[in-house]
Amino acid sequence: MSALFIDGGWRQAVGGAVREIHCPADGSLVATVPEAGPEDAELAIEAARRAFDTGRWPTTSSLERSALLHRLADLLERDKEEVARLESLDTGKRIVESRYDVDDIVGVFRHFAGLAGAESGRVVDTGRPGVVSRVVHEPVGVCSLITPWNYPLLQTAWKVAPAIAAGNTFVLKPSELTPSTAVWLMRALAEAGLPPGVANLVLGAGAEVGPTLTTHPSVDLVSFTGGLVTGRGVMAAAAPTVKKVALELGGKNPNIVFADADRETALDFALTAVFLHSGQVCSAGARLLVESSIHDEFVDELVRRAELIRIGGPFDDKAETGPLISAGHRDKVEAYVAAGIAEGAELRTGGARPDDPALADGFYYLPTIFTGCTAEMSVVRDESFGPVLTVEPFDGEDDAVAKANDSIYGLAGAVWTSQAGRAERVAARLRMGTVWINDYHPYVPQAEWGGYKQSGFGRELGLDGLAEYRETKHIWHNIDPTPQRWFDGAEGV
Ligand code: TXE
Repeated sequence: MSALFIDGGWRQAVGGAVREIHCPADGSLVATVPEAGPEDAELAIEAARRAFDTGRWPTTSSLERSALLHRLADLLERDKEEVARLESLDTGKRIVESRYDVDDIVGVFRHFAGLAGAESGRVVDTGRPGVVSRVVHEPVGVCSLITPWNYPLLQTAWKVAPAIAAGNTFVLKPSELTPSTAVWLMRALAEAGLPPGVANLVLGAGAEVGPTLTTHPSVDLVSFTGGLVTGRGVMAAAAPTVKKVALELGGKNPNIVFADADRETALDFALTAVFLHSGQVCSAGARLLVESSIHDEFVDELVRRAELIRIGGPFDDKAETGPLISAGHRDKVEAYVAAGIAEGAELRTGGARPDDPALADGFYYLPTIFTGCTAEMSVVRDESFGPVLTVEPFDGEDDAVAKANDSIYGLAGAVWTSQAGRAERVAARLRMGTVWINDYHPYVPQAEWGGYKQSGFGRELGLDGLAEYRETKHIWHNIDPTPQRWFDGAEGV
């Protein structure tokens, strides 16, 4: 059985509780893991606090941190197949996608290794000969890192790598549904030489351990990726102790197709945008906006292709998409689809579980497309996080931009057109952290990732990726202090 990792040692939960992890593709038992409670979270936070206040990690050189992240990347390359397998068993996602995820994670570790290695402050020219004034960066302190289940190790890497690069200590809490690769990560960090107490792992339900991780006075920063409602609660919980907070809360991302777009490519990507990983992607293009003049024929072809998508388990070579993460999540997607029908959206395909008996033990759901949608419908406004696409027509650039921006979210979006000028105009007006032009989904660790509006705040990745994880201090050193004699009447003058 796996274990919690606290202060450099493996241990069971104080209360002795355990949780079974089942593969969403067929319900098979994957692992039994300890289920932490508040006392475990507290022990982990105390260990991280000690490691920060009295350990050597926060003052290690940037080169040492960089070297450690490179060693971690090497270990991940060595264990690629094992990690991909664990990720697929926990999430049900296709093994090929898990392998891509591992490659991405290696890139994330190496990116932050580079940033750490290039770390430096700056000297400020004060114009005063007797003064050395410099700006230096220091770690924030103890970080609570809370991650979701859709890209478990990738989302974790986006937080753990900068936390390490900047010299912080942390408590990681992965989703209770997908703990396995976080356990691998702790083993690898120890093997890479991270001192005890710097990295701590607490497995358990958010409602149980989340409040301790987000309110404890010894925690300085909370970085959270998950749902909007939970994220609002995290922000409120962190407010009384004024913790630094970074949030990534998903989106309802518009995918805008103009009539002059390359039709074949736009169709192909419209499917990938929403149905990749069964829509369980924060940047999923779940809201398709199609220019009126091509709307009907575009949608007909989209529906035809959606019905050809092959569904199956993680190790089924022919499968193109897999199950939803849990029975509870599928219930949520089903309720969302029912609301769409009740609101008058036209269900063009899907809206049901597959009838293949071979899939009966998994949490599968058919690719689903709604047309006749309007901006007021909850199916258009709210994130389903499932394989559900809504389609709306638009007329011209202004209408496309107005509809796309009419959302409380602002994570990502795409525009498809063969006119470069139009593409740039629309991209500039979209209120989103990432805009793709004639593409969907790619990201590189060198570019920032983050949300506008209620999709969250704080940048992940990119050249600013360390910003959330460090404090910036100005040190003014008067190297030749002499009396200033401002007050001529002072004693002794
Ligand atoms: O997420 P939660 P859930 C969206 C998506 C999905 C919805 C709910 O729309 O349908 O969120 O999914 C931990 N204090 N996204 O319920 O609850 C939890 O244990 C502290 C978008 O699975 O947000 C897990 O580790 N932590 C998203 C993490 O929060 C708490 C990815 C995320 O779980 C907590 C996943 C608490 N009180 C879902 N309660 C994205 N942005 O990509 C729970 N958690």
